[in-house]
Amino acid sequence: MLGLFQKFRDGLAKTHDKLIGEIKRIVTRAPRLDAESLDELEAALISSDIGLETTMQIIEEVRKTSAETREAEVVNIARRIISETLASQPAALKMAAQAPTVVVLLGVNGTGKTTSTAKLAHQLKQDGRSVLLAACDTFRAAAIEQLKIWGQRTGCDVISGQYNSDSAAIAFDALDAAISRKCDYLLIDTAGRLHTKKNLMDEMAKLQRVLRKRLPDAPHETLLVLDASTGMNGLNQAREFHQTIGVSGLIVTKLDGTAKGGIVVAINRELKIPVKFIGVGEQVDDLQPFDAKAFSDALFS
Ligand SMILES: Nc1nc2c(ncn2[C@@H]2O[C@H](COP(=O)(O)OP(=O)(O)OP(=O)(O)O)[C@@H](O)[C@H]2O)c(=O)[nH]1
Ligand SMILES: [Mg+2]
Repeated sequence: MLGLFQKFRDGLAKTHDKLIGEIKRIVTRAPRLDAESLDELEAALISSDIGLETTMQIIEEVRKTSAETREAEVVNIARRIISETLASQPAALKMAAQAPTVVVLLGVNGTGKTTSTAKLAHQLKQDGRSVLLAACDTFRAAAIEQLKIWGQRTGCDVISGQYNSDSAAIAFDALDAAISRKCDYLLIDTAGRLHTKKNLMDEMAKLQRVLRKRLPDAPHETLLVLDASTGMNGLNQAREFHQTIGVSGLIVTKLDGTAKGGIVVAINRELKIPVKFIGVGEQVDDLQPFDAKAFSDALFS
């Protein structure tokens, strides 16, 4: 458990430092937090990307405390509200009643889809599950080789096809293989696509349809991979992907490199999409199952 907390703590260090630094600065100057410094606190919380609703809730609660106890209470209130907000969504990866569980990873270019596919495969293998990977990015040069290397490192077979071929057909073949080999999980890596490009979104919808032809309740998870450092833009991406394709959960990556980790709170609250994993580094074991309490403790410790 300590190890888990440490991972969250290290991964969120930048967000933590910015947020706590700001709160401390405001509170030290005016421990009783008068109207002016409450406004300043509000601005600091908003700039940490946790979103307007959560910010307003924290400010309201702080206002209710007596002026004498405010300084001590600010951090506790923020920690509690953020923890409660995040805990309202189920974070565990779904498991199909009957194997295989099919997981599609999607998102805009470079967010960490392929790396997260590999990290997730590694984690499932460590839990004793059998995993098959599908290389459905037939678009970007070297994308198939990249996944194959990860397949070797994690000990998972990779089903792939030709570049520029139909990714839905590869997904279908991979699902067929996963069923006949009785694999526990099929993880499908897809090409980076902009949420604003209709043809690319249609292609993703097709991939889902084709999977359903073979297995009606597939995919069991459609995980949107978001780069935390894009901040509020990530919220827009999530909204678009969710509206057009339907997203069952999020993987928020690169939290280790940004002070914008608060975005996790905003997305969770405003879109009601659970965060399932967070990426806190480039190594294969740097994907953490999301834990609301560990996250908020790390943010405010
Ligand atoms: N620091 C850090 N780097 C990460 C994390 N996740 C991914 N990366 C890095 O981000 C870069 C892009 O990762 P990929 O997995 O190739 O991203 P992708 O979404 O598959 O990219 P495309 O297929 O080109 O759209 C790589 O250098 C990864 O090592 C993370 O959690 N933390
Ligand atoms: Mg990729």
